[in-house]
Amino acid sequence: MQLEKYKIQQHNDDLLTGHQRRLSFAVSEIENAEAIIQKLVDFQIAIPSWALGTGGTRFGRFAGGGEPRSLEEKIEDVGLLNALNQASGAISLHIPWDIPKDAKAIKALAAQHGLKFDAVNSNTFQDQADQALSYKFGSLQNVDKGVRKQAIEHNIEVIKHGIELGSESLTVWLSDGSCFPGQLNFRRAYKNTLESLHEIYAAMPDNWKMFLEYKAYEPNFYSTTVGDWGQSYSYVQKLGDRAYTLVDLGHHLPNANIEQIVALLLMEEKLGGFHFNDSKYGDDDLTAGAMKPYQLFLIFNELVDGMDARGLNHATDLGWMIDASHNVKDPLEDLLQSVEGIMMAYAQALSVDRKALEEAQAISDVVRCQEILQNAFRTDVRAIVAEARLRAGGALNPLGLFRHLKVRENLIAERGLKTVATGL
Ligand code: LRH
Ligand code: MN
Repeated sequence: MQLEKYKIQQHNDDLLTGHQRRLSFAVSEIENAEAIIQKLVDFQIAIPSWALGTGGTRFGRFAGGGEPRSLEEKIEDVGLLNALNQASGAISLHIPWDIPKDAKAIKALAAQHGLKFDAVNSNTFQDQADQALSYKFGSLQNVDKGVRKQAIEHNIEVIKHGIELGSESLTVWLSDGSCFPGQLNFRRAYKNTLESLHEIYAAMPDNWKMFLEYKAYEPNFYSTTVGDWGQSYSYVQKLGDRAYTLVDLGHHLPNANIEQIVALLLMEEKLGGFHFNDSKYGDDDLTAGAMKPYQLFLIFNELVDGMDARGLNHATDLGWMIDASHNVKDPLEDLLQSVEGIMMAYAQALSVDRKALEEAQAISDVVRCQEILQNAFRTDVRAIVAEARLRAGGALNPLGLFRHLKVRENLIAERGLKTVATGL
């Protein structure tokens, strides 16, 4: 479904007066509002190709209808999101769920929708129908050299697809691990995995990055071979300058201090990027900012501080991606909410009075430190985020316009009720 520009213009015209009133108040409250708006305009978050349909659990899946039936329709849906919020200018593919049959045509279609290809993701956590050897007992860690070889070749295949599409990074998430004590020799599993990752790293073009994603548990429930930030860090340290750790917010044990992990990885120049989502218990893959918006703000607070300390370009030097699964929400509405939640946390972090915070930290004025941070978190930046969208040609209220235009109803009319998108 194509979204005509005039419909966005009409929508914005109707909302302009209220927006300008809220914006002038926000600008009067936030010192560097203009600089923040510019940073927001430049900030793009990649949409996962595997999260454009309804997700589910082992207990069930409740399809919503109008889901994309092909990679082409997935690109159209991300194009629509980007037309609405001008902050979703990239798509992250998962192979083999989204193998581009004609890479040239797919690249042209994406460009037509103003989209780039962010990191490509390999998949050695499922057995494909035409696969010779099973990943039941792991892929790169597997005691069987033949299985490791098969998994390495798959990752090299994924890199080839990425090169054709103009992607410049590979995300490797390994479900590898064990479910019972004694099942695995941890040291051998680590060595097999490192040896295999070296072969994949060597196959990457010189301008590519490898993102090694860690996860505490699931689908293995006793050990995971890349189980936390420390393990991922130890691998990427050994692999080379273009290997980095990827932080999926849902991949931590309860109460982990993710903002501290982010601060240290950034300081160590080994933070590659993010899979944004939110969770209350495990890897729930819920809407970013829906459960713990303060944590998301604290993570962006460390990001802004750490990126500025190294003179990094906020928009381009790290990988900004969403990784979510939609069990009860409309997938596109959920993604619009996630992007909004991320942009707000970023804007609030940009409004932190860093000089005052450093002065308060220098004298251990703990109360003042909290006041400075929470003042930023309690600052209403919605008008600032909306203004960035407006300047970029997006809708002042993306979700409102999505519903007003009955996008889901149109997609169901076009694609049917029973269509199922590949992915989670
Ligand atoms: C694993 C994960 C990983 C993806 C998958 C879809 O939990 O976060 O990033 O490959 O979800
Ligand atoms: Mn992830």
